[in-house]
Amino acid sequence: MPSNKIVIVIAVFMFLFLPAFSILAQESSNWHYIQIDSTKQKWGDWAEPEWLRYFGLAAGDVNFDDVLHEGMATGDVDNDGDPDIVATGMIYLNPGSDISQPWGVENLDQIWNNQEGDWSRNGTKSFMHDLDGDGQVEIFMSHSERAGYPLAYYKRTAEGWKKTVLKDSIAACHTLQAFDFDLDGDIDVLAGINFGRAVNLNKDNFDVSIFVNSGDDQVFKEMVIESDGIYNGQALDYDGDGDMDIFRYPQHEATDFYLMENKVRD
Ligand SMILES: [Ca+2]
Ligand SMILES: [Ca+2]
Ligand SMILES: [Ca+2]
Ligand SMILES: [Ca+2]
Repeated sequence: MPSNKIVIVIAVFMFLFLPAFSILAQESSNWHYIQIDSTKQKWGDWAEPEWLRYFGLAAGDVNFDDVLHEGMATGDVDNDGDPDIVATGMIYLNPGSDISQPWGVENLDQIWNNQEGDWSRNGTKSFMHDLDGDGQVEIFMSHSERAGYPLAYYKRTAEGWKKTVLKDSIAACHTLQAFDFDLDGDIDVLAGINFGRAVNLNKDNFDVSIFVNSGDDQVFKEMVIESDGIYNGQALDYDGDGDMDIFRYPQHEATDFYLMENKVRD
């Protein structure tokens, strides 16, 4: 029947040509790059394209709960409703509806961005989560590549950034996430050492720990849950039972991947 033929012709047309249209729709010319800061080349390597700077590997969506982070995180730092950026301890405040306007800049803490030396300088892990539930994210920081740096979080106050240290020194802390791992209503912190990097630093401790919040967001008790390292661990409720499990691989050259199942909910 003619009408069926028309339907078939349209279907064949769509099958053949729509993929081409959708490829066209993804052309790189549809992306417009906005350079937020052009002064940080000392922070790492760079390469083509020219705008690419190596001071953070992954941003995320507005909730920031489901992405890996390398020195970079996104969240509403100033509680004005738009997402801001932290990169190696520098804060970039979103100007609002026109993001091509200048971004505000604050230095969270210069210990994270004043280092010298080889590629490992200013290597950090950052994570944002609203620890105290006031609607404004706190910023968690660790050094992902060197020893002698703390595990800490920062709260933005009218007087400046208030720093709380969870542990004075943690080497090559290449996993840093904050969730309520024990489901008691407060936010705990997952922090773990990259086995491969710690060996290079002549360390023999490769602990993966949950820093369990005592309830006041000030005292966190370290609970070691694994002693063979973790690299870019990612907490997520993998089995859907309501508690956060952890995806783990022990070091940057690992070929074995693991899921650590949280048994708080069984
Ligand atoms: Ca904001
Ligand atoms: Ca908060
Ligand atoms: Ca908790
Ligand atoms: Ca689970």
